Amino acid sequence: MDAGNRLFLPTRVGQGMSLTKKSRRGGFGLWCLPSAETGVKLVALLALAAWSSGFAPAGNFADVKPSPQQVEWQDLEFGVIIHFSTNTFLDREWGDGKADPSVFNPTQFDAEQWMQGIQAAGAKYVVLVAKHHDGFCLWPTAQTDYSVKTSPWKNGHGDLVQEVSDAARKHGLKFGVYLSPWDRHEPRYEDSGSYDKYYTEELDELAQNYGDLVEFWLDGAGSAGHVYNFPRMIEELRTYQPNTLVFADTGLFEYGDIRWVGNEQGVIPYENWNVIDRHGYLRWRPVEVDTPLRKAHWFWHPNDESSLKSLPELISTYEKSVGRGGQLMLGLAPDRRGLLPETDVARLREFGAAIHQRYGANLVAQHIPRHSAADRALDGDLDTFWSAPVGSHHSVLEVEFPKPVTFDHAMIMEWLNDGQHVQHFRVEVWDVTDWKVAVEGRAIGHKRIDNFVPVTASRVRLNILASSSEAHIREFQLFSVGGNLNAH
Ligand code: FUL
Repeated sequence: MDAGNRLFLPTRVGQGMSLTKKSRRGGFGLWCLPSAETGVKLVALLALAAWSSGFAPAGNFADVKPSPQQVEWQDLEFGVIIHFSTNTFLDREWGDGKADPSVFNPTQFDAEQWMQGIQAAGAKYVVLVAKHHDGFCLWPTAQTDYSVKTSPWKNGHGDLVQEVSDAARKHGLKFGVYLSPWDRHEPRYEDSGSYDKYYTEELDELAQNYGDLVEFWLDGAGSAGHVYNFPRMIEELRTYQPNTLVFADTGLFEYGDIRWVGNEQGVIPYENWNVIDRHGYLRWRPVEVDTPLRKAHWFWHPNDESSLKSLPELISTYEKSVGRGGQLMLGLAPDRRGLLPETDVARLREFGAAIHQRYGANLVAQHIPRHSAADRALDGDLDTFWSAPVGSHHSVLEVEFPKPVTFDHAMIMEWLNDGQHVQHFRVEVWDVTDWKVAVEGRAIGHKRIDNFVPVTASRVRLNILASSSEAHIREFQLFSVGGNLNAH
C-alpha cells in the first residue's frame, strides 16, 4: 500500500476491522465501527489522514458553502445517464467481461436521435457510460483492444464517446462520463498497482480528448475488497478537468463533490440538507438520484416495454428528487439498433411537456409589485434573490394579488451561494381574519416543490420560522396544477 492509498480511506488504516458492503454502489470500503481498543488508534490516524489531505473540521453546518462549480451544477437539476455496450446485445445488466467485441454492432446508431429525446425531456446534461463493469470501452482507447476498435461497428473506426459528446454539445447539453473502476475483463485488475495505472491512463484519455466534462461518475459497484489509488486518479482528472464534479458514494467523501442518494428508486428522503457530516468533517455534498427510465434495467432488454415508467411515476420521481432539492439522473438505454426506442422517446417528450405544463405558469407573475427588495424573489428571474435582514433568523415574504388566486403547489428556491439556511417554513394564506397554513416544511435548498389541497387567497406569505442565518430566497412561485399525484 503506498502513501496515496493510506490517505485515500482513513478507514483502511484500521486493520482488523471487517468490511461491510452497505450498498452495491458503496463497495469501495465502508468499514464497521472500530472496537474500543482500535478506536483511539483510529481517531489519531483519522486526524493524521485529515491533516495530510488538507481537511479541517468545519465549525458548524451553516458555515459550509458550495463551490462555484457545485452551484452551477445544482442549477442543471436534471440529467441523463446512458448505458449502451455489449450488454445491450446480450440481454445482460452486468457483463462478465467475456463478451466478444464482435457482438457490438449497432446498425443505425444516431446520437442526434438520442439528444432529441433527451432535450425534449428537459434534461440539461448527459453522462455516458464509457466503460461498464464488463470492461468494454466505447472509445478507441490505446490501453486495451477490448473496445469499439475491435468491433464491427464502423469497421472498428468509430468513437462513440466522441459522437455522443459532439451531439450533446451541439444540443446545448453538458457532457460527462462514467468509467467503471470494477473491470471484469482487464487481467491487470488482479494487481492493484498496475490496474491503477491502466485506469488512470483510460481516465487521462477521457479527460483530455472530449472537452469539458461536467461530471465524472465513480461507481463503487463490484469493487468491494479492491484497493484503488483514488488520490492519484482524482489528481489526474483534476489536472485536465479542474471543474468536473465527481459523483461518488459517501465512502469516497474526500474525492466526491456530489453524493449518491443511496437508492435507485428516484427518491430523496426528506429532509435533504446539502451539508453532510462524515467522521466530524462537514462538506457541501449535493445529492444526485439515479433511476432508470425502465424499471430496474440500466441496459436495454428485448420485450421489456412493460417496464417503462409511466408518466405519473416520472412526475412523482421529479417531485421527489428535483422537488426535494436534489439532482435527477434518469437512466436511458439505446437498443440494438443504436437508437432510443420510440416508446422511450415518446415518454421523454410527455415527461418534458408535463413538467412544463405543471410549472410553466407561475401565478406569482400576477402579483402587485411591492417596489422593494422582496420583488427579487417574485420576479421569475433566477439571477436575483431576496435577502432577509442581515443576521435575522425569522422573516416573512408576503405576496399580494389584485384578485384572489387559486393554487395547489408552491415552489421555493434558496440562493445557495452563501449556504443553506432555511430550517423551518410555512406557506400561509390570509383567510378573512387570520393566516392559515397551506403547507409546512423544514429544508428548502436548491428547490422545494410542495403540493397541498387547493387554496384561494389574495394574500399569501412565505413565513420563515427559523433560519440559521438570514434567508436568501431566489424564487417563491405558486401554481395551479390540479390533482395531487404525491402529496407530501
Ligand atoms: C450501478 C451499476 O452496477 C449499474 O449497472 C448501473 O451502472 C448503475 C447506474 O450503477 O452501480
